[in-house]
Amino acid sequence: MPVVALSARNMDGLPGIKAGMTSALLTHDYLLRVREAGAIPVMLPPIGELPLTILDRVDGLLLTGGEDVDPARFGQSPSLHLGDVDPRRDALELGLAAEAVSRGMPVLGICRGVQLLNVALGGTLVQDLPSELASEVSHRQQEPSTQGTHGVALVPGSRLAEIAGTDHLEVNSFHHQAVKAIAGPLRASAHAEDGVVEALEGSKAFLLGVQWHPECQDGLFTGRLFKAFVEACRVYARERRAPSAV
Ligand SMILES: [Mn+2]
Repeated sequence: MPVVALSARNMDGLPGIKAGMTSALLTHDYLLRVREAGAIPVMLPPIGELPLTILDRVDGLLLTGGEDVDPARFGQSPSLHLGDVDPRRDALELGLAAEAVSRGMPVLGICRGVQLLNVALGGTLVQDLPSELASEVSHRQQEPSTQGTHGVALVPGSRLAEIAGTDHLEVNSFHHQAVKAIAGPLRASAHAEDGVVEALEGSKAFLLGVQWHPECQDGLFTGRLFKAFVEACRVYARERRAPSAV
């Protein structure tokens, strides 16, 4: 059974935890979707860089949502509207994302995850949509996360469109940053009505990032996405572990 490593976040001052302590946290949505799709989820400790050889022990990487990526990581100075950043997560995830891609390991990015993936491969980000882009679309919804609030058009022929089996999805939206310059190895596979890039993908190994949170939505797409990712992890694990011909 494939093992999927998931990035986690740091949280200070959680109820029930001693004052001044930081906790490593991952919401169950991510863990349960991976498990339901047939893999074993394991959490990466968000405490800074790890030896890249940790990837020898897992079959896929899921980059989860969270803080803004530090703009210094893509050569920009911080906007006044930059949100929280976590240098420990950036250090861990940027290294692992680039390494996973170079190994051909399946990678799925969600929200911060698609942004992180883009930066890891040389792309840049819009640091704050409301102050940088005039738009009718609200990318920071107040509605519950189970509810789709804006449409995305999927690029025909993309892996994402193939997985979804449609060219349109209604998605939730909890981001104020977005992909700007797309990293060389990636291409856009979904856009919102205002032109914001809502998904990126690679052309070879399973390499896909979405700007929304499918793990919170119960539609057909969520099951298909996690199944496709876990299936790619299964194939990757099998091929990697097959005894090499001498
Ligand atoms: Mn959005």
